[in-house]
Amino acid sequence: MQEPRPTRDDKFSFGLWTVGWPARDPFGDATRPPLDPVESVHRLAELGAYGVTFHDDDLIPFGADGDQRERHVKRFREALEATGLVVPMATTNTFTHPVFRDGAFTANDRDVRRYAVRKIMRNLDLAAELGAHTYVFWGGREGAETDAAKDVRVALDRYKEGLDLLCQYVVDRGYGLRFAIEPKPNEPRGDILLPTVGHALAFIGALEHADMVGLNPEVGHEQMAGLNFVHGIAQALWHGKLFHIDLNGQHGPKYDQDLVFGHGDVKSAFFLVDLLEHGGYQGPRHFDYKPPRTEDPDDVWVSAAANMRTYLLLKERAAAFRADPEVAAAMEAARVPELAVPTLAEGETWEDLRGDRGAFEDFDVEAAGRRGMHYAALDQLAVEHLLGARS
Ligand SMILES: [Mn+2]
Repeated sequence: MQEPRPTRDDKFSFGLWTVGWPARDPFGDATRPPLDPVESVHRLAELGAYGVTFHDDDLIPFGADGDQRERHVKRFREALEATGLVVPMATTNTFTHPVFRDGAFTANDRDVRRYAVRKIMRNLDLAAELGAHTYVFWGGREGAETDAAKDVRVALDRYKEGLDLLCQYVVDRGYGLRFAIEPKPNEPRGDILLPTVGHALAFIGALEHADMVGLNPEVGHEQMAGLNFVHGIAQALWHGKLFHIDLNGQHGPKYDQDLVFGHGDVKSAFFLVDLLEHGGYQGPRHFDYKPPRTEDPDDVWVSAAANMRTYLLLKERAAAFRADPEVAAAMEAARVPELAVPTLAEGETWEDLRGDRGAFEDFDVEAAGRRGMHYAALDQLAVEHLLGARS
């Protein structure tokens, strides 16, 4: 492979369920055979990934007994040791089995909620044992198709109850895990609770252990809702809540495409990488994508490598964009740095502002209204860097 090549320092990670997806969809059977998690660990390590993540059921088939469970974990652990891959994150499958048809934390049936919490506890034990730092909650079945089905206010009480008690479990067991909520607007439910980054941020503020709960936003999930993913990530960073991230591609509001990273809105991907690389995010670059259903088992690894290579190419382009003196001049012309200057001077009060004739009475509002922002020139520079037309 040509430069750039991924290394462990890039902190690329993949879910077992991504490369392991046999490509069964609502309209068609699987196009690929099941993939052994041990093979996935070895192949990902060879490609330059540093980590692998899993749902409990990706590793240990649902319903496996104690002995089988131990065998699966042992093989997986041996593969990790052989390759040096780490497990930065784990999560629970609370959506595949029919028992979760109406959700887990927010199922109307209380016994289902109690079962779900126990299933999560059991995988939290394994996540901690394998050294994970982050535990993701994607509540794909927490939702409804009809507003008659669920009192959403009460469902949020139950959602909070579930997360509060699991936070307490992690604290009491000394696991050192942090939780990351993954918002999604819809699919598989008609409407999913905590549909966007903003909804989830507000919800986290209401939790007992708000400090240990953050976000795992996914590119395609926000874009399915027509939202600007880069803005969502910037706000998550601003709140100190970007605990983890799911990178993939999506072409606007339609079904969840889970494309290779950058294979959807590539311009948004460029600005996302720019933000992650220059915005202080230190966590894994985790890919939650699906190798297209058209691909054969060999090409699964072509698609896996494409995620990492696209990220690294965008990282190079973003660095070139930031280092270009013409870009700096265009930013200056667009007064981008001026936004960092507080609106009041140091020590100035609203009374001082109210007394400042230059701010209002003598302000030439018509002249200020004629000022252009010169964003078109700046945006074109970004596009030219993205296209590799400037270096
Ligand atoms: Mn995801």
